[in-house]
Amino acid sequence: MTHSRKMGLAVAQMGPLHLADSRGAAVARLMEMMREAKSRNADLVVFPELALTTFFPRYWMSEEAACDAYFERAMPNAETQPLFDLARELQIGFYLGYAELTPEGRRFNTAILVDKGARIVQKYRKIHLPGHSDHKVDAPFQHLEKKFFEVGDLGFTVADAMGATIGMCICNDRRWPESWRSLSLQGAELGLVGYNTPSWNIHWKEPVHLRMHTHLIALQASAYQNAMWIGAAAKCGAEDGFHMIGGSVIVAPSGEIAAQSSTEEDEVIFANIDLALGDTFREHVFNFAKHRRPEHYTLITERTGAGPAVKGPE
Ligand code: CDV
Repeated sequence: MTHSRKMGLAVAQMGPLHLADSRGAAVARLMEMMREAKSRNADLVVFPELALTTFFPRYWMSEEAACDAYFERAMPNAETQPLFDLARELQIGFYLGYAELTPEGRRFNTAILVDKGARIVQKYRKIHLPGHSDHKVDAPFQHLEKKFFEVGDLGFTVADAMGATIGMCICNDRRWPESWRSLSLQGAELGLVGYNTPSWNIHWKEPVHLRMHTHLIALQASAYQNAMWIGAAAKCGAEDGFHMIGGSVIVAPSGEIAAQSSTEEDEVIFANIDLALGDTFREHVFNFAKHRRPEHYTLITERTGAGPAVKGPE
């Protein structure tokens, strides 16, 4: 019989952040949701990917122009310091996504995990960058993550914080089983992800409803297959007319949705999660040490794209 290990988990979905909205306005909204999360007894609140600005990879511009308008040169900085101060005052941790410009001039799509003392305890730089780097003049909008960001160089790591082993990823990473498995192989009990998912696919005529379907199916399958809780925070609604899906969720290791947003606005969802539920799945169906067969998975790291069939014994 496993003893319950409870943690208050809040996910703070954001409605649109328009081009005209300032960092200060974004931070004020995050602070209001942090207060609400605390009032619901949260230990940790998850904010979206690129939570301080509009989803700027949809706009064609030079890298220099993007850096000037949308990247953070330090974290915390003057504009985000109030969020860190509030976290320390309220004793609540948070996940925050932002565009990072390093002192060497490197650009990453980054998320940080901040503990209850407002210390950054983990940093993750997005590895699976979707989209393109060329200007698609006929597309209704761009998805220029491959132009504005480098592939993350920090790998998938976990941190012990807020009483849990926590791993992070960002948006498109959630669609790749490798992301979550890399975290669960390090004992992650809770995975955090922020996202901006445009409702329209500029590459093929994807029915709009599939965007929500593939988002939820990826998170539910990943939580179950990796015996972990997942907290997923959207930035959503129509940013200057460009619509993105909501569907922020807290998913249990059973694959069931424990809480889900119902709007496309700023909205805090909450669950008093029991980390011990993951232990049950880890001890039985997904007892990795007992049941995994990595000697039969070598293709996963040897190949990037699909190749010819591997010959078995005659
Ligand atoms: N920000 C993202 O990574 N968005 C992608 C879109 C382009 C499909 C996503 O996986 O949601």
